[in-house]
Amino acid sequence: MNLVGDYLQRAGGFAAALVASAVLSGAAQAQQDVAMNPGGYPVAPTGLADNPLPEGPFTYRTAEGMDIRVEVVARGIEYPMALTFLPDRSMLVVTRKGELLQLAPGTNKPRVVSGGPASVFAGESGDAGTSHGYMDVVLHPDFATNGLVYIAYNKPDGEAPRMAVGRGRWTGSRLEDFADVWLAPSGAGGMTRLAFGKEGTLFLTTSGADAQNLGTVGGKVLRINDDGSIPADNPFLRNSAARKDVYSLGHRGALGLAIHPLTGDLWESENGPNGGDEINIIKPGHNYGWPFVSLGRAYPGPWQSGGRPGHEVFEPPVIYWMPAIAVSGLMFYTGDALPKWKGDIFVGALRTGEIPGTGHLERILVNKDMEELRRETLLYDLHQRIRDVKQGPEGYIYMVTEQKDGSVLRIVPAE
Ligand SMILES: [Ca+2]
Repeated sequence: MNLVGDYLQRAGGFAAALVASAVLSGAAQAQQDVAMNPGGYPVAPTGLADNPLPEGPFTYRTAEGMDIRVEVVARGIEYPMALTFLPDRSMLVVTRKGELLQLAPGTNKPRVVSGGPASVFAGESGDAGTSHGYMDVVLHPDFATNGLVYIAYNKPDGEAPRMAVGRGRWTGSRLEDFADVWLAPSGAGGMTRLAFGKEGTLFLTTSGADAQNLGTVGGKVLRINDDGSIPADNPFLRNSAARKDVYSLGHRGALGLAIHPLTGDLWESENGPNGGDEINIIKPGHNYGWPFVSLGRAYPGPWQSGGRPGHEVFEPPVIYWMPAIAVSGLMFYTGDALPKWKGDIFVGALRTGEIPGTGHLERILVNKDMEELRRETLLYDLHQRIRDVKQGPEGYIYMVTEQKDGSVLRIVPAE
């Protein structure tokens, strides 16, 4: 028996066969040279990018034995970022271009709502120096009586963006009296998501490279009252070096924020670089570790944590991804329309494994201790950047796809 045959017999398996075939052919090949951007991260391959969304609807079998149908509710919306529902069951959508749209139930053509703030829209999502106009929209918990709609956006500061949160009163057809309740310092543009806590305070996320500095705004979860004032029990009030709105620190690029419907805890999704995307349960005053620790790799390849991909003394994530899926909107499903998914966690994904055109939806099943049991990839073959996911009033699951030819999709039971 020759050496290669002996090796194959002992090791067996596909990997061994691959090694052996390379040895036999004498064609062992060095790794390919990968084109790099000036910032030191690989140029993204475009072979799957720009797949147009077919007309639909699309029917799928799913893992829990529940067949679903995905419907295209509306299309031709440029770069939608977030959605929410009004009590009349119409939908509000905000876009990267800085538009507030309303989509009436049963219709597929949204109308532009006036009264929102001016914003800065520039560049392509994910590129350095890009700015999103509007990023999130939520209703005040007492919307039925006060009509207040909150928008997270990048406010013009000269030409530069500056993270801001403001609110206006819904008249039934437009916003009036829009005014900021929170404004980042000059020079601090970025990505912001919003969620009202059970006690009525407003949480917001901020992106930025200064996640470990309590005195600056970036890389934090912040907490304010509905009028922008500081809650009396915020965790760093007695730290003279800290901003008084800081609630937690050590975050990188949080694109999802939601309150768990049973526990009332604040959950957050955030992006690692090439891997290390996280879902965290946010506790007041805790440090989530970025940029010191991460379960992922830096874009050029090395582990982010210098060879030790752990979380050491920092608060670890409850769910993580390696490689990255560019985890985005975050939702807990509580409806009856899709009964086998009740209690499950859903996240949007913008792209998988650093390959454009691979966005999708993920479903995660956890046990009563919030420990992961199963994870299912959904809608991958649609090739859409799923930026937000929300439960609709009928218990269907709605999504917006952040594309030039963006859309509103929904999941309903298959007949
Ligand atoms: Ca972390």
